[in-house]
Amino acid sequence: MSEVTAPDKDLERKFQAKFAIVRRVSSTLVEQALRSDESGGKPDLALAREQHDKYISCLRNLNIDVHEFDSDDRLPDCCFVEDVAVCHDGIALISRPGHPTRREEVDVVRRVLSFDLGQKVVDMAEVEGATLDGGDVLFTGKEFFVGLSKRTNMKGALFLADTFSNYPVSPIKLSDGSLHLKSFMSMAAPEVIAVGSSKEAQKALKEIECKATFTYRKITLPDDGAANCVYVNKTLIHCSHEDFPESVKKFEELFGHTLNRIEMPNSEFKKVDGALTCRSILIQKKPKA
Ligand code: CIR
Repeated sequence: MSEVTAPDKDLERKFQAKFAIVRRVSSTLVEQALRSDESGGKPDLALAREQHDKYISCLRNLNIDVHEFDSDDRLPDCCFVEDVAVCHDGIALISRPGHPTRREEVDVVRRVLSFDLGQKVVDMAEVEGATLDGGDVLFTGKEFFVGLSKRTNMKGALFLADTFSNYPVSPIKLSDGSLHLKSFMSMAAPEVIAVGSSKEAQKALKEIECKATFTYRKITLPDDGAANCVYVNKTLIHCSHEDFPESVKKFEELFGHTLNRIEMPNSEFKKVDGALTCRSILIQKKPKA
């Protein structure tokens, strides 16, 4: 990968957030949150809450006005708010999450996006059979890639393309074992895609490279889980040493002190397939009245 140079201001703006939506961790997360397997053991609820508090404080320290909502024990996965809305340029697409147990999560988020944050809300519920999880949506600031997965179907991807019609949108077929596109890739900085080393991650990256309208640099990490990071307000929030030591070394090598970086623990959420991006919805600003 070549040297990382400063992106233009318009692009950097796409990665700025004034507001965020987060939701507290349900006590039912431990037993009832969806998970692809039990290999990581059960999350420790107290530690998960501590890790989420740290994440929320980090967003606040980056001058983001965080709207924090109570958990709902009927919705064990409700802290993974990313999956229920995609927000860019003053438009909030409210999704229909792919898994039926997650559908009710949209209600609280729709309300705050529309009434408190003045976003133009577009609701996927209007399209019969369309499903989409925000975890499948990779926005590069210039275009979208949408993972077609067990949770997101072509109707969902087409609805997103209609909603954000100013941008190119490319569907990316995921391998059967993958949960979301962003389970193994995300933006580490403007024009820089972080990607894991697994066969699934590399296959998706190849398809992205074939379909992309713009070019990107990439940083390949030893761990898929580490390739989910949050770049916001000129800061990269990435995995911790404890979770993925080898991948942290890579971030250090590449960015050193040229970029503000914050390590964020995610061990308890990882046990139920949660990553860093999924714990917030970031919103650029309120549109002008
Ligand atoms: C689920 O399977 O739906 C949750 N247990 C985890 C969702 C993680 N979402 C995300 O990374 N965007």
